[in-house]
Amino acid sequence: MAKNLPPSIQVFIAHGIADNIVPVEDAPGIANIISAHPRRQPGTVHVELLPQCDHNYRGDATNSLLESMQSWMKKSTESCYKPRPLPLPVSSTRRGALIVVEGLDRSGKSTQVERLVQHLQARHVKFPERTTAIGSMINAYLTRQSDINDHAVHLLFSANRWEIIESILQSLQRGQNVVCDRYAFSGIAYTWAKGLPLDWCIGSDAGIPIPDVTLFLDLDEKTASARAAYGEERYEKRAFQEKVRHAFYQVESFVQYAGGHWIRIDASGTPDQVWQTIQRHAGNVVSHGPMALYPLDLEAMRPALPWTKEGPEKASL
Ligand code: NYM
Ligand code: MG
Repeated sequence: MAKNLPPSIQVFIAHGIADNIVPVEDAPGIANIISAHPRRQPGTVHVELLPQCDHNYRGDATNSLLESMQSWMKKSTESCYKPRPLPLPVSSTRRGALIVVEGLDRSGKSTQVERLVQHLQARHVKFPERTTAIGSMINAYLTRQSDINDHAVHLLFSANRWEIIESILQSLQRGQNVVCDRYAFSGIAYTWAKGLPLDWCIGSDAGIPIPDVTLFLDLDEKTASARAAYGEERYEKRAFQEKVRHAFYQVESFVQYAGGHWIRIDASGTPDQVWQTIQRHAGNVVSHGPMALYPLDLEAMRPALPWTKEGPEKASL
């Protein structure tokens, strides 16, 4: 009955009757022990946890039991999972920085990316890269010239990154800074907002490098929708963008959990104001010196993933 446990952790709370063996999910979700109330909020404990058990834990005892298990689980998860860095030689030659800019449609991302590319003399990468064979299929989909199944188009976006990632690593290795306009986090947020399972949304990008920094240009969907050319492409609808924004907030938390550096930037100011903030954060990263690049890894993030398996309601696009 153990479901979705981190590798090598098998924890059960049992109360003597085989049917009532209770699986414990991941570490932060440990208080969500499944009993009669599967929708109980994280962090709360149901006092009738094991109703027929004659040595039941109640009140303070329940809390301290859960606290000690939670801390044990967290330690075990940390020690049993240590992602290995990507093999990039960074000691002798200083590698370039991988900087990602993310945001909703019409958040001002492309303007800021162009400025940053110039400022750092960096290589400019845009995802989706619409000029490849895969990219042209994505472009046809986004401009509504073709319909593609949600799962299939997610894999196309992901394949579009995989076909370019090797040359990104080569650029970094040569010491060149790389600035990406969108990355796997868009892939996760947009597809998850459609209602596909989160694990599945992350899985196809597992293995690509976690950027040195992700600058998320945060703008409410109402302001974005008032900007020029809004609505031209698929996905540019307010209700859907709102879901994407909330999906991004959650992506932020589990990317940070896995050691990623993520900065949320208020994008409602003037382009110059936003630029000042971007310049400062990008400058910090570039001057920081080379550090190991780690691969995006589902298991490293799993303890921080939302415990519910349900995605947001399916949006009509
Ligand atoms: N998009 C972008 C995805 O749905 N998944 C992805 O993996 C990526 C990289 O494509 N609405 C969506 C987000 C945008 C659209 O991007 C095109 P842009 O930056 O608006 O050209
Ligand atoms: Mg767009």
